[in-house]
Order: sequence, then structure tokens, then C-alpha cells
Amino acid sequence: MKKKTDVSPKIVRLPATAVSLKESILTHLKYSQAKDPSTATGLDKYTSVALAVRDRLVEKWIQTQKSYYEKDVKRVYYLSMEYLVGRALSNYLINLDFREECLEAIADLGYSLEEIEENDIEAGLGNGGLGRLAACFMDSMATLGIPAYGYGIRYEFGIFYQKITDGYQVETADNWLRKGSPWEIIRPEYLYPVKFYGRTIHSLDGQGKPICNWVDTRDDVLAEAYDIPVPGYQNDTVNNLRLWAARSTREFDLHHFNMGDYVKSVSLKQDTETLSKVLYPNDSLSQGKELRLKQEYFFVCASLQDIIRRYKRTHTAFKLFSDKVAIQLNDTHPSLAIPEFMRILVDEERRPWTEAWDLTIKTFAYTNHTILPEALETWTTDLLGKVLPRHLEIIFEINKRFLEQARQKFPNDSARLARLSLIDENRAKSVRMANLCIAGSHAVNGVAALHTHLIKTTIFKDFHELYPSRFQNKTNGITPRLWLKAANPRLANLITDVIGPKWITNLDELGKLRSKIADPVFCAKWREIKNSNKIDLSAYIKKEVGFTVNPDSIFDVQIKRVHEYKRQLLCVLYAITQYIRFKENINAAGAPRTFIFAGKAAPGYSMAKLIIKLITSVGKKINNDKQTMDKIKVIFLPNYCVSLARIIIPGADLSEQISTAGTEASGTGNMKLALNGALTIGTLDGANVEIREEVGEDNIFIFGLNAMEADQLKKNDYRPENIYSNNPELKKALDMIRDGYFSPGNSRLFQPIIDSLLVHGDRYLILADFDAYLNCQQQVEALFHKTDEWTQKSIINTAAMGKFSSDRTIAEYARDIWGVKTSG
Ligand code: D6G
Repeated sequence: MKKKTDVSPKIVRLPATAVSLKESILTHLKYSQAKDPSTATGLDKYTSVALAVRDRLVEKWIQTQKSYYEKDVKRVYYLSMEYLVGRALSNYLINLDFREECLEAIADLGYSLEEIEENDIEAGLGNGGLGRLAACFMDSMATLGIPAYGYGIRYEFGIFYQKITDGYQVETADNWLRKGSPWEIIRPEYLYPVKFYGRTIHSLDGQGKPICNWVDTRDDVLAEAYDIPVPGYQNDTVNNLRLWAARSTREFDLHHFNMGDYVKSVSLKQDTETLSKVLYPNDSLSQGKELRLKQEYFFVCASLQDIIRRYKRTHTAFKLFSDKVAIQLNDTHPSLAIPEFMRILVDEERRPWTEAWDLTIKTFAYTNHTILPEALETWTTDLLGKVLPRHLEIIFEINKRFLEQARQKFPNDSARLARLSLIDENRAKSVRMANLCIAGSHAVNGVAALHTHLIKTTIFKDFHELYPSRFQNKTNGITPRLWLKAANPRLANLITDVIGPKWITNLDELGKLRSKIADPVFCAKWREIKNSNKIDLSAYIKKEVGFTVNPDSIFDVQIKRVHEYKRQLLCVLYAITQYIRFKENINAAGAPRTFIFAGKAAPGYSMAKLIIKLITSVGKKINNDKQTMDKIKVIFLPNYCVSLARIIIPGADLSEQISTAGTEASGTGNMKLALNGALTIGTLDGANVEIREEVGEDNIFIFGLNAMEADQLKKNDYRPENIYSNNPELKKALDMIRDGYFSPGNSRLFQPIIDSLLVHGDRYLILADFDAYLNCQQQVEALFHKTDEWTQKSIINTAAMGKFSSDRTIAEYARDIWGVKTSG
């Protein structure tokens, strides 16, 4: 028999060439997918490409993680309930600088790029801005070489898929994992128990010290780790995003199994696993549901066990913990990490309370994302005490000690202490999670300058007076890798041709484009690119919703979650007014306009859903009106998501950022659109204020009440009905909605919208800002006719976006909050 020769295996670093990649793809097609080219489906091809690309990440991934241990670095842990990463493949190809080679390999193999992309399902594990911010931050942390970890939940169903049926939003489940994901690697060795319910027993230990046991828990689950690589941009860092999936603690429930009820025992297993089943589809709205509370605890409990396990690999005592660990809480959703960390230190590690609390404060930092009262999380003490009895006791103890300290600073001020308290004694007694976060963190930040000012002077005024040095601003940012290089290759290439590629990791470099505004050749190229992008977007619109739009019209874009405070309604009212003007005199109001809306509404938020129905109904009427159809269109594109944003944003002329001043904490869509050369029409809200500072007031359209004026108006005698009566154009638009012009056969359909404005006080001051908004749109019209000037302003907008790179934001967190170095 012929003897097999044993050649000692050598692992070679896989070359990043098209030839080698092609070979890897074919290897994966055969050995991972068990297919040959004649039987390979689109999914097989995609998976093989993805695995071949992933292979090229793996060595850096292993090496990065190993070096973190070897160097015993300080690690940053970003705890977020949401990560809206979008499609993975193109991200990876950009950051690995591997796109061209990959396209070549795909072409050589005769695969269609479209087919590959179609199978690259977007991971929509987030609702909107907050989740997308977490994804941008992961990208920047890796790019800046920060030893960072993202922790979150591996929802089986991410944000719902939005269909529009008969003009209404219809939600369908987003089964993103149905065909598996080649990017995640299961780590069954990291499996942590998470307990719920039960009761506490207090006693004394052998040395007479108090001890607490949490016993009789039920519905316990296990958290199982799935790792997703996060590469930096063309560096050797590959960080880890670790998402937890719920697993049953008992593969079989013994009782039922012994009774012979096999099916029941398996279905009980299913029940406990529902914990990581579905993302709550609410943005800026807290609902107080038990399952949500359990999700929040599930993920922080697993994450803390993992963080401590990793710390203990190189350290025995907790003394150095906060020198080696920084934990950032993305909003209050992970706030239970604070009492959980205290529980571990005090009950399990037997550390004294004061030492534990000191470590907690040094370790944790909290980002606030909203001042809307309905979004601030509270949990009733009844519910929290039932689900997590020990944690409620710890929160009470934290509160007792915290209020004692506050009382020393503010003696005889019981009203203030009631406001500072972690417990709201009014209404149903409940825990204020934001207060818990501020008490337990060394740094609290808002996400734009105005927002930070507002939290310091309104909702957290008392806290700011108690701990002035804890409060900081960290204006949000976006990653230029995704939002310019990947989303808008035409523009990215032009920019690189002119100023070189440094902007990709140093966005301030874009400032160099300012010198080009006087160069007519460059301006012409800039304009051509916008036009090409608009033509692409028009084709997408035609394909998706069947309407033909004019690429020469102003592409007026409002893309974001649908929420009353964001005021999609204001924009629709303007669209109706324009329509009436065109109807009355077709040559009246100048430039043709295409309004483009996209956004999801929370499934339980009926007013937001009705606003979607209004937009689609107005669109249906207007888009089919032969008299005006060349002048005005109203488009609603279904299922807004990262992939759709990438299609719309490069083709936008005008960016609508028109929230009531004082309501939008930052916004990041405003940054994405301006980075791609759209001009902003907006209020002085969120980061718009800073965008104005950067682009200059001549290059942005600002209108309406500022935050102080809006607040004053609401406190005083605001009478929207008077504005309605006194403004004939507004009145006409509202009357048309009320009288069923856009809802033939159902004239009362939109009555709740009218009532919200005229009967219920117009909480978001739409009527108060209407006139100013229309006047401002007039200026937009006038400028759009001056093509050269518009183009110059578009260039200036892109040129001025340096500040809004998430690299800048993350560098500030690293320096001011986490105390870690960046490689930049
Ligand atoms: C990633 C990459 C893998 C590494 C692991 C480390 O999955 O190579 O071993 O992270 O995880 P921890 O042990 O640091 O949790």
C-alpha cells in the first residue's frame, strides 16, 4: 500500500490578491458549502465569498485579541442594546482595502455582483440613530486602534421589515438569520447563567459580616456568545462585537421528561429562549414591558460576567479594575449594569460597599440620548422587585447613601432631593434609570452641544449642580468609511483625486476642498456626480414605487424614524401648499421639487403611522395629477434601513432637519446628508447648531423658533388655532386634509392629525413654525436656480464636515472619559 507522506503543515498568511481570493472562494464553495459551480445557488456563492473575505480578517483578529492580553491594555466596553450595522460585505471590503480584488475575483468566476449583494442581508439590530451610532463607533474604535468590545443582543428578529400596503405601514418579521450569517462565530465556551425572580435571604457570614443570597430563582437562562469581527480601516486592528443569544438552562425539563411529556419539555426550552428573540421596535419611547426589562438584564449580566472573566485572566485583585476597564452605557438601556456590578462585588466577591461603589463610579460612564419624557426609562419598583429582587435592594441602598451625600450639599431642600432621588415617589413608585446612571458614573455626556446644555439646565439641572464636573459634551459623528467612501463612490473618488485619500481617516482634510469652489471644472464634475446619483435614485424610485421623478427637480429628502417631534408633518404641509400654488398657477412657484420620505414608525404609535398614511395619500393624489406632475412629486420609499440610506443620501439636494428646537438630541442623518453635499434646511436643534457653525450661516437654511423660544411659547399661551385662522395657505392645506381631499370616501381618516394640531395644543409647534419654514423654503427655491452658487455651497458643506467624523467623537471619549490612547 502506498504510504501517505506527512508534510508538516504550515499556515501561511492569505494573500490579499484576486487570484488567491478566487481560489479561497472555490475552496469554500466546495468544502464549506459542499457544492460545485453547477449546483451553487446565489446564497452558496455569497457565503463562499464572505468566508473567503472573513479568512483574511481572521489572522488580524486573533493577533489583535492576543496582543490585548499580552500588553494587558485598558479595555473599553461599549454596552448597547442596538447595533445597526447594515450590510457587512461591502464594509469589510472597504476596511480591508480589498474591494477591487474582490470584484475582480467575482467577475472572473462569472458571479453577478447583484446576486452576491442580494444575499448580503442587512443586520438590522437597531431602531435608528442610537443603533447606527453604536455601529459607527465600533468602526472608529477599531480604526483608532482602541482595545474596544461591543456587547449587545443577537436578536433573532431585528427591526421589522416595513411594507406599504394601501398606503399604510405593515410590519413583517425580519428573519435575518434564516439563511445563517457567515460573519458570526459562535463561542459555545462562553456561556453564562442569568437568573430571574426569586427572593433574597440576608444573614451573617462566619466573620459576622452581612451576606445576601439570591435564591429560588426561576426561568433562568444561559447567554451564549456570538462574535463578529470589527476591522479598523486599513490597519491591523480587528476588534470584537460580542452578541448574546438566550439558551435554555435545561436541555430537557426533567420533571416533564420523566412524566413522558417530551414535547412539553422541549417547548418549555423554547419559552426561555424568547428572551433574545426580538428587538423592541420603539425609538425614543420606553414601554415598561417585563420582557424588555429581562432583555436588558440578560445582556448586562452576561457582559459583566465576561468582562470580569477576562479581567481575572490577568489580575487577581479588583484594585486595578477601573485602570483596566472602562464601561460606556449607550443610554439607560444597559443601566442595570450598575447594580449588577455592585451585586457581584458585594455579594459574590465580598468587597466592602464603599470600595465597590468607588470602583463602580470610576468604571462606568453614561451617554444620554434624549430629553423627551416618554423616552426616559423608569421601572416600577413592583416590577423590578419581582424580576430582580436583589437589584432593587441594591438600588435602594445606593439611593439612601446618595441622598445622604446630596443632603450635605443641599440641606433643607427636600424638593430638590425628591427630584434627585433614584426613586420617583409620585405616580406608581418607580426607579429613574437615568438618575441611577448619573449617580453611578464618573462621566455623563450629551450628544451635541445644545443637548448637553439642555440636560445641564433642565432635566439634570440638580445633578449638574451636585456634580458639575461629571457632565461633558460629546457631539455625535458618523464614519466616513461607510457614509462617503462606500455610499458615494463617485464623490469619494473625485475627492481623492483632488486632495488625496487622507480624508478617509482624517476628515478635516475635506477642508481642502474649499479652495476648489472657484474652479469651474471641479464644480462641473461635482454637479455631474450629484446628477448621476440623482438619476440612480430616480431609477430606484421607479423600480420600488412606480413613480417617475424628474432628476432635475430639487430632491428634498426627509429620511428618519417617523415621530411627531421630527415633524414630517411640517414638510407634508409644505408639499401640499406647493401643490396648491402650482394648481393655481403652474408657473407660480418656480423650481420643480421631489419630496422623498422614508422612515419606520413604531408599530404601536398610531399617530406616526397615520402620518405615513398621510404622506402616501398626498403622494397618490399629487403624483397622479397630470396638471402638476412635472412640478411636484411626493415619494415615500418603504423600509428605510442602512442599505436604503446609502441609496438615497448621495442623491439628495436638500436635507430636512426640522425637529422642534430642543427635541432632537443630535441627529446623525443631518451629518450624513451634508457630507454628501446636500444643503440643510433645519431648525436650531441638535447638531444642526454645530453644522451651522462649521458650514457658516450663508450655507445652511435655518428657520423657526430656537429651543428657548419654543419652550417659552409652550409655557405661555400658545394658540395654534389662531395661526390656523390667520394664515390662509395653512388653513387651506389643513382643510383639504380634514375634508378628505387626500382620502376620498373617508373624510374623517386624518381627523386625529388635525385634532393634534388644533384641539390638543400642537405639542411640537408645527403651526408656530409653519410660516418661517415656508419663507425659508422660498430661499431654497431662489438659490436652486443659481446653479453655480448652489454647487459651491454644496462643496462647502462637504468640506466643512470634518468635525462630524465619528473618529473625532471617539478620540474625545478616549481622551476625556475612558483614559485610553488612540493610535491616530
Ligand atoms: C474573538 C477572536 C478570537 C479570540 C476571542 C477572544 O472571537 O480569536 O480568541 O475573540 O475572546 P476573549 O477570550 O477575549 O473573550
